[in-house]
Amino acid sequence: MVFDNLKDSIKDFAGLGVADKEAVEDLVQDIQRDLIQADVDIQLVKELSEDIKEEALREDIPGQLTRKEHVLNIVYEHLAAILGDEPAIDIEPKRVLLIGLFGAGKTTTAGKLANFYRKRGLTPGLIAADVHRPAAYEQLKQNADKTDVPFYGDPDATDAAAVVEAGMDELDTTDVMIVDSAGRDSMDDELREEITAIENTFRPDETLLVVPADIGQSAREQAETFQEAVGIDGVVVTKLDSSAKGGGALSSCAAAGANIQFIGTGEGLDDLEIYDPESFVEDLLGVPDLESLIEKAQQSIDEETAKDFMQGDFDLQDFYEQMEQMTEMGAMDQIMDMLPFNTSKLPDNVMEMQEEKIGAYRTLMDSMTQEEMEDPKLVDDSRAKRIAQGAGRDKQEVREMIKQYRQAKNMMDKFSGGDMKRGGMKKMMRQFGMG
Ligand SMILES: Nc1nc2c(ncn2[C@@H]2O[C@H](COP(=O)(O)OP(=O)(O)OP(=O)(O)O)[C@@H](O)[C@H]2O)c(=O)[nH]1
Ligand SMILES: [Mg+2]
Repeated sequence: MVFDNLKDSIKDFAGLGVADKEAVEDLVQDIQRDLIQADVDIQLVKELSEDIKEEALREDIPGQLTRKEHVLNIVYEHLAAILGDEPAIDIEPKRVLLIGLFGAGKTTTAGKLANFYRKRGLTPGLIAADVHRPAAYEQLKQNADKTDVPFYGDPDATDAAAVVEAGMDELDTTDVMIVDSAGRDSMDDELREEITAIENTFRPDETLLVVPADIGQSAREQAETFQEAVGIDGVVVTKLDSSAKGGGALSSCAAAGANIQFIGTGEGLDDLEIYDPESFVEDLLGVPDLESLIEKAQQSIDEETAKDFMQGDFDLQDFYEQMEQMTEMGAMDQIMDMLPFNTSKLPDNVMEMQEEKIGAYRTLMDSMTQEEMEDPKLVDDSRAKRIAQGAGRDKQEVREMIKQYRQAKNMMDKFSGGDMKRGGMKKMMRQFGMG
């Protein structure tokens, strides 16, 4: 099982009476060893353990936390950070194409996904487009029967795209169509051509690459190869239950910016989870009251930033306007031209990203009270939840918005203090998701 050793190390640490310097250093050493065993990139492990050590040993522990809680919290946050972001899974009609190499778990995942969407009130259908492996048809059909969803396949077919075309006709009353495709040893011309032909017929909303956890860090290379050859919208990492190398698979996909949507945690149809790094780490660390621990930490962070807010009058409305100004035609380009570093490294869609973000923030602000807009420190956890619910968005986004606002405010203070150096601008770009 992925991260088993890490789990033990954390448990040992959590069971200690006091967490002194030596205990923290031991823990960091254990984490280092455990992550490397889980096939996490060595450079990443090095950075992570240095960060953890530095923050864990600092003198001023926030708020009401004990040092032990503080250390666990830091470990939790850093691990979650290297494991990537929680994806947005839309529970709505769509076409999903599963691709991947031999034995990755495509056919199993097809059944699991059908089961997943069926349980959420949609009508999935499965199409068997693996025309190369003789047993593939029967295997998918069995999955369809088990989860009681419509199925289309033709055991004698030789043309995958033709099967898909017939399947789309046959299953046109379903609303989530899932196509299982054939695997190969590696991405080659034939596989690329076959996937492309299926895509041209099927026009998937999501092409998901299925990778098994046991390939560890090479998941990254595989994701990049498929991305280049046929384009992918997301990744499903399977077999996390049976591999110790899953840490490498997850962190390397996350590092490559691949959107990990689901994880497979067993052979059964129910063994599929939406990928959520935070709860993944929570389960992993096995600390029962982690939730309250985090809330406690968050509260104390809020108390710290409350002091900042009281000093100026740069409120959320100002923040919003500042962001909006930055995206106005030309303004961004001008800023880019002034930057002292190579802007060609920035993603092409910076403007779009920024606009999307502003849209999301506007929606969130619409469900905030005037009082909260003027005084964002009021936004504690329960208010954040209310705002997110009102806006139909994620609580995490509220936190992100407040955090960015806070950073912008600090930056404003720096601006006005005339303390704008190269590093400052770079940092600001990064904060706005542009670096
Ligand atoms: N433990 C575990 N086994 C899995 C998981 N997902 C798939 N498997 C197993 O892995 C093996 C291969 O899975 P398939 O779904 O047939 O893989 P595939 O990608 O369709 O394989 P090909 O069609 O041959 O390329 C099967 O024995 C599955 O039961 C998982 O999340 N956990
Ligand atoms: Mg298969």
